[in-house]
Formats: sequence, C-alpha cells, structure tokens
Amino acid sequence: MVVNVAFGHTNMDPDCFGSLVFVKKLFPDYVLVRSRLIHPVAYTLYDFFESYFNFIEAVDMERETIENIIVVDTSSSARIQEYLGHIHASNPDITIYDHHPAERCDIFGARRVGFSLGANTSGLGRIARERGIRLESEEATIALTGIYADTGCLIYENVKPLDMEIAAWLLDMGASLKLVKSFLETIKEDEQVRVLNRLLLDVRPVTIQGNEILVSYLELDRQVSGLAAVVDKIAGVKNPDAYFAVFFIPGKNTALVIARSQKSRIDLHELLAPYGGGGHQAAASAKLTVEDGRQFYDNFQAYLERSLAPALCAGDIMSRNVFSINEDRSLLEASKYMEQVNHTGLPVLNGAGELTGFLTLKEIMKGRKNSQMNSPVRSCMIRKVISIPPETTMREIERLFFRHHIGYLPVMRNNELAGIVSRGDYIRSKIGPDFAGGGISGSAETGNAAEE
Ligand SMILES: [Mn+2]
Repeated sequence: MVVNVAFGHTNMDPDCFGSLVFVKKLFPDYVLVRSRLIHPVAYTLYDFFESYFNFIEAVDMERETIENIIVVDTSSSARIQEYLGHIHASNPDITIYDHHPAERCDIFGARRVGFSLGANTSGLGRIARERGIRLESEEATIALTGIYADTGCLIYENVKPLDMEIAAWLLDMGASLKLVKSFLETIKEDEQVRVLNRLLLDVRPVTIQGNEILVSYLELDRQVSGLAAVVDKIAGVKNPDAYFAVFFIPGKNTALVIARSQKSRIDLHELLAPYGGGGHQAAASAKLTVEDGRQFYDNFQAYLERSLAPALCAGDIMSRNVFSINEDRSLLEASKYMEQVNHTGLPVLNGAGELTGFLTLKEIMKGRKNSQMNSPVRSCMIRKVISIPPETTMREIERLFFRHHIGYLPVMRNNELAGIVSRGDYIRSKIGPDFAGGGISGSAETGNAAEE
C-alpha cells in the first residue's frame, strides 16, 4: 500500500505533539508515526491523547510503500534515524516543518519550511489559521501545551509575537489552561521530589569570573527519570547565572551532568562538548562513565573555573565619556550644563578631581523652588554617592539600582572617575550582546531614574 507518514524527532516532546495536531488537520491523509521513546515531559499529554493521534509504530512502515514524509520539529537526520531505518524500497518526498536553525539541516533532498519562532507548533498553527482551520478544544489544548513547553509559558527569549498570537487563537478555540498546566507539571514522582529536596539543601553557590554559579553533587543508587525537570525547578527557584548538577550512580559508574544557563555568555552546548554532551546554549547534559564520582565532580569544577567566560562588568558597559561638574559651580550653571550635554544626572567633583557628590534634575528643581540657583552645587548635591569599581558585575549593579532607587552609578578606578553606568546602559546590555560594551556614551536618559 502507498502511505504518507508524518513524525517528529526521536523522544517526542510536547512541541512535536502540538505540531502533529496541525499536521492532522492540514494533511488528513497522513498517518502519524510514534517515536520509540516519549520525552518524560510529554508522558501525561501522550497518555491522555494517545487514541486521538492513532499512531502507528515505526516498524509498521516496513510493509508499506512510503510516498511522502512530513518531519516536524527537527532538521537533523540523526534525530529521525529510528524511523528512516524502517523505510525500505521507496524513495519518498520529504518535507520538513522546523523552527531550529536551518544550518543544522542535514536531511538530504528534503524541502524545508523553516520558522523563526519559539515553538514549532506556532509555525504550523499560523499556516492552519491562514487556511481557516478550526480546532476542537482538545486539539487546541495539545497545541497550546506544545507552545508553552517550548517557550517556558511564553517567557523564554526565543518567543516571537506570533507565538503569542497563536497561543491566543488556541485559547479562543477552547484550549484548557488547567489541562495545559497539569500536562506541564514535570515533578510528579516521589523520587523526583526526594531529589529536589536534597538538592535544595545541597546546592552550593560559587562565583566564577564574576558569574553566580550553582553546583551540586548527588549520589543516587539508581537512575531516576525526570532529573532534568528537577534541575529546572532548582534553577527557577535559585535563579543563578548557571546551574551545574552532577549526579553519580556508583553501581553503574555513571556520572550525569545536567546544566541550565540564563546567560547567553555561558554556552552549555559548547561547555559540555568535551564531555561528549550537548544540547542548547541554555540547557545541556552529558553522560559519562567514571570510576570515582567525587573526583569527577572536583575535576569538573576545576574545568568550569578554567572555561567560564568572565561575566559582563561595569567596565564593559559603562559610558566612558563622563560629563561631570565642579562642586563650586552654581546650580544655575549646572542646570545649563545638564541641558547642554543632555543628561539628567551628573557626578560632582572637587578641585582635586575627587568624587564628592551627585546632582540630578531633582536637586535642581528643588533649588529653583527655593531660589537657590546661585548657590554652589556643593550645598545642594547628594552627598552619599554610591560608586562602584569597574569589576562590579551585572548582578551587583542590578542590586544597587534596585536597593537604592538610583539611576546612575559612577565607576571609580584608583579614586578617579572612569565612567558611569546608567540604568539605560544596564538595560541595553541586558537586552543583548550587540548592545553591550558602550558606544552609547553621552546618550540621554529620560527623566531621573531615581524617581521611577
Ligand atoms: Mn520544538
């Protein structure tokens, strides 16, 4: 028999299932093929909707002549190998619908429809929406689970407006948020809870090159499934720049590293490559055979010390072109100067060039109200200035801004004003590496951030 088939990557996850819902709607004559393994995150979803998908097994394809293949959520031949091995004696047409980077596509002869979206489900959803397709509420629930799973409930950096649009459209068609939530609840097993509790106590903060890192070491008497979900949870609660969890199963001489990163500068895929691991920049893992788990843990920490890139610090993001004012100038002069340089705050220096205070629009307005415009800056400025050395990390900068409700942090090197970090500098450097590293000196900050 001639058959058309569709499948997702090996170890199918919610985004695969969400994508396949749309494949069913868009290409009703395609038969869906199940992967040998289902990703633990998708267990409940799969259990619940198994009959809806009506999957065949990969081995069932051996009897058929496969004419057309649709692949969803991967462009890598390695991740569909388990299916390809069962397709014999036919020369099928392959179409890929995928949201992973195109350069990783190595499925020969395939036509590829690429999406630059947080979830692959959103891309297929857009096509379905354009064709006027409607979903039953169960179908919308599966699809929304797919989008939520791949986008961290629409909060990861990969999220595009279209992911949100399709999510809203699915909700409109009756997707159940209650069900989505229960499908995505990843910590269900008692064993996971036990590991979670132990890790919460055991996890150790270390600062490496200014990065706030968490590490933990735990010995298990056997393999526990869903460890990645536990690691995710810890990373979510403790909020480090990166978390490296090392597990060791003595009976099997197996070490497992599961890592999560919240910083684009910490690329876990690259970091774990020497250990035969991999994944993504933000989430990766490695499994190794080792004799001594403790020893491995020590070596691994030493490896991190050597390998982690220095964290972004004040010296990287500060504006170097600092406008300052002498404390003997009048408030009127200061206000004119501020207007001229288009700044809302200025460091105040004494004759020796030392930082003695800070002046913002607020003090000028106060001075104007009290007819003090001819008084020296010295008499009106903020005297308790919080300044920082150039090595101050982004985390510390963030804490200072929020704890003290200030808009500027003068950067001092050897008692000399080297630069200034404004809230704008801070936010720009957070938005992306392209914005970091200055080049924005002298930019105007709107309003005095101290007021916000
Ligand atoms: Mn995906």
